[in-house]
Amino acid sequence: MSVIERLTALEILDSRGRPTLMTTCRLASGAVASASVPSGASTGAAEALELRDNDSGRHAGLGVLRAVENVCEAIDAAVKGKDFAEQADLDSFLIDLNGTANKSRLGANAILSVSLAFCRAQAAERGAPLYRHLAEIGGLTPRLPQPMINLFSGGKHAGGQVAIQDLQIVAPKAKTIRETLQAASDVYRAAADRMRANHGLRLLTADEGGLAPPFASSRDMFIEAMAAIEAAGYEPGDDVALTVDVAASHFYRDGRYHIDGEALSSAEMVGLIKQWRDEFPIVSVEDGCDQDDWRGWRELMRRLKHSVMILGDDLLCTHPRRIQRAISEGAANSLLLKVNQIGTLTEAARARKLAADAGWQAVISARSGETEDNWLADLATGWAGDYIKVGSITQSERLAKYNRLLYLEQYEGLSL
Ligand code: 2PG
Ligand code: MG
Repeated sequence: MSVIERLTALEILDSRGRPTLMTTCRLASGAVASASVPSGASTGAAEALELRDNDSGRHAGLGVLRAVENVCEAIDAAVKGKDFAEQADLDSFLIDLNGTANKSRLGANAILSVSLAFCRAQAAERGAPLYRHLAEIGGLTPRLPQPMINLFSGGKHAGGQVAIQDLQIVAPKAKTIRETLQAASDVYRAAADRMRANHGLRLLTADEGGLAPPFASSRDMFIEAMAAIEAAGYEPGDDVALTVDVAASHFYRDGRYHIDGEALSSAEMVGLIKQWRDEFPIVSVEDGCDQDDWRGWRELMRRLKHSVMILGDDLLCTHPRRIQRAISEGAANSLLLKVNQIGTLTEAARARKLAADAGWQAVISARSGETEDNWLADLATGWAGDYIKVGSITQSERLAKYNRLLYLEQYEGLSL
């Protein structure tokens, strides 16, 4: 039994300097824990609503004082003194209390902060490490996820100098998190050196810590990644492979994909991705088509599903109904899971389960606006993510998660 004694919340700042929430949950047993929520930039249209104040006098309207107030008043008053045996009991209570489909009344940021803080407090009450408690909630066997590490950014994460949003690296042969991070750090350093030599640029980084040189084209981004992998002494494809978050919804206008100075049809966009795949060692393509271009997604699957992960982010928005549709239409074969897209841990667990039951792979993902909180590492481990996507090998809001994975590897006897 876990009786909530008190909820409090605080407006804090995220890695982009924008307000977000940190909520603290105190249980009657004395267990107490806090959790902070992240925030995206390239958001999907079907995401749950992040409540902002829209008061232009503070933080350009991005303040979250209304969400803070909702936690401290409406939610606290409703849950105070109640016993929630399991996470699902609290989350369904919060969903009913909010009463709208996209959590617009109390705010998905407010609701998720309570869901997460309670989860941590309950883990503490039971004396379980967070990842193990999450594994129980998800009904999965914990294992460490492979990091998918950001090398270059464009699109909404870097001012749009190139249409593709993120290019990441994975280390398929690495046997440990430690080895993976070593490889990523070597490649990142090599890429930074090349950037300095070729563009005379200092290490100016994008939202997730990736490098963002002025690439002449999308293809150049891949070529530069290959050069950095080789310069660092690794074999492209074998030691270090590529994954890409095309984030195509964000350059899709009037039925066309606006990329590299062209306006491509859906079939041409799929053809371009196929060309990249034929030329470079790409193992995963995220959001290769627009979030509502279901026909494009089916075509992407038809042409590429045997060789790469067709990963849905904006397409699926961690929403069980959209995931179900993608499974039945054959529109994707992997889930990008972000809990703040849906707003409670229990609904995200349902999404994770749907993906697992369909034989899909799962990538547990951070947002471009993050905090120093590290719960995502426990989530990705407890929910047996095939991959974790956190951003680059720099910036402490990213490293908080990688360093927690190193801790779990060292002290909890977990492996990849
Ligand atoms: C994405 C995420 C993380 P954002 O598109 O996958 O990289 O970005 O949080 O801006 O939606
Ligand atoms: Mg994405």
